[in-house]
Amino acid sequence: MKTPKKLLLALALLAGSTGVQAAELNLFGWSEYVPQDVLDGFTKETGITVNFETYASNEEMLSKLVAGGGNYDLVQPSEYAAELMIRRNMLAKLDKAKLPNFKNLSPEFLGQVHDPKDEYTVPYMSGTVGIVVNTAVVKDDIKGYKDVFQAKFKNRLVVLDDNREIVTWALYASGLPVNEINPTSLAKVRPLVSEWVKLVKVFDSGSPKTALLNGDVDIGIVWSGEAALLWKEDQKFKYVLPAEGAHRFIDIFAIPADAPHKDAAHAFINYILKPEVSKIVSENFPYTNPNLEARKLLTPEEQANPASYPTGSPKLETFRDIGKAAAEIDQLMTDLKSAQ
Ligand code: SPD
Repeated sequence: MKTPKKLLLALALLAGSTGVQAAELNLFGWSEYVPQDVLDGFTKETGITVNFETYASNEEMLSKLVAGGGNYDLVQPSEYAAELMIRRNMLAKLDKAKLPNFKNLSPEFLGQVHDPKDEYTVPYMSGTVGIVVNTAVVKDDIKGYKDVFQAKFKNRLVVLDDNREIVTWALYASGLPVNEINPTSLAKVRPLVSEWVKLVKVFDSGSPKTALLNGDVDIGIVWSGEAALLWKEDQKFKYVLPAEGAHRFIDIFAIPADAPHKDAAHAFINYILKPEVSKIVSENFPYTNPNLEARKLLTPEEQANPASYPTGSPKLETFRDIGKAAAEIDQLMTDLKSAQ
């Protein structure tokens, strides 16, 4: 249906009155991460239409951005992809005066190595990559990666379809550093990864919980938010942070340097930093919310979800930009998957 001219004019005027340049925002974000209610709420409050496109890995997002033509105003890289984007001058500096709700963020997620002065990035959600076990079926005490990738679990596993994550698990299991990756360390883990991929039934980064819920598989290595949804559904789905170490990611909002609607992008970031809006994100996608004011609005059950807010002192590391080793990881995984 065509939008009446008068309505378009009214929306443009409304946008002008809030200091926003255009009644449009092109958001490129992770799938299963930004609730439709939040997008609708933003449009209702500002008159800005959100065009939402999704991706399932940082590498997919980066290649689309580098190829150009996307006209994106806002992206959601993880910490290591943001580090790369800042290094390559792909991001615009933020105008903090337009982000008064930035104050709601916990200092724990600020001043990180990818953006030490918080000039380019705003934390959205954080989380971990860990193991989910359907304890109604699997009685073994699963503690780490090597417990998961056993011959007896062949065709009973779902894992993220994410090359860097998978190679990281093998690096951890081999006692090798996960942020200093080179041809030697990749050659060392190659045989292990080769064995592991043969055992996997489903590779899925978008909704790995589905295979577990359906009973198609019994164990998964998934994003913590997916594990938290499983636990909420049925506490037989136990979340385990691998003893060898695990990735703690920080997914952020950032504005591409050539974004056509930078004011709209700032308005969206500030909107999502409102506690009552950020709470909606947590309800739908229960990752670790870095917004302390929003966390106060969560129910005790939500705050006690062990996948969202793990306790104890697990070994967790954020990822760094690893330069050309990223392409070497992709090549390794392509070789091993096609040899299956
Ligand atoms: N469906 C949303 C998943 C978000 C995961 N982000 C972390 C990526 C780290 N490689």
